Amino acid sequence: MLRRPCAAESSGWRLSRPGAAAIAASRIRPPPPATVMDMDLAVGLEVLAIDHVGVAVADLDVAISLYTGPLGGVLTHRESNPEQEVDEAMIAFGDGATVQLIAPSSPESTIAKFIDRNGPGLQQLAFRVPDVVAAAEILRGTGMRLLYREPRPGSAGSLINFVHPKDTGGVLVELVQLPGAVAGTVDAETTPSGGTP
Ligand code: V0V
Repeated sequence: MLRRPCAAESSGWRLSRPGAAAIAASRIRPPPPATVMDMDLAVGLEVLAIDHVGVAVADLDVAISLYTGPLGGVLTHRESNPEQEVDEAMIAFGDGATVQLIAPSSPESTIAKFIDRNGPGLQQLAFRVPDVVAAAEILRGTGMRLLYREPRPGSAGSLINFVHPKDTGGVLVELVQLPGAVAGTVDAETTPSGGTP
């Protein structure tokens, strides 16, 4: 299949660096791609790391015992996130690779729905980015659907957003900006009473 000229090429932009991509993304609004092969592959994220892999679990304490016992991990963080309606725990392994265990804290939680539909298991892949707003803007520029207009509170003071799994080959991709990465605030619309896009 022939690759169509990307919007960046036709507009004369050169996107060799992520910084340039972030700037250019704010000016480029191509129509939504029909398939991933049609996306503007010249515009890409600056990914610092795979921040974590998320696993949906029915019982957080049972899962922590499994991951810190026979599976050899170390519990590094645990908290409740009422907006996401989850209780979560971070489990670190050898070189710092991290698994996030995510349990529903209400029957309406997206995690409860996921478990009802699929059973427990891999639920998300989280990319750490320097600036979640800029990263979301880059992906929107390729036609991907971000789940939130503005980032929302994530684990340990992070800011997060998600790409719809139907736009990323069936994987729920999370964007994570660690606290202090750039000056960022949580939009008023991201409070539990706020709406989605
Ligand atoms: C749903 N689908 C998935 C999926 N969840 N595919 C891959 N991975 C997943 N995790 C599929 C589902 O099977 C459908 O496919 C299709 O997407 C649309 O389903 P839907 O019924 O329209 O949508 P829902 O209600 O299942 O919602 C899916 C989304 C929802 C992704 C919109 O889960 C969501 O808002 N997720 C973002 C928030 C989240 O996951 N929070 C919990 C983690 P078919 O049947 O049409 O083919 S909180 C967290 O990570 C924190 C705090 C942190 O990291 O710090």
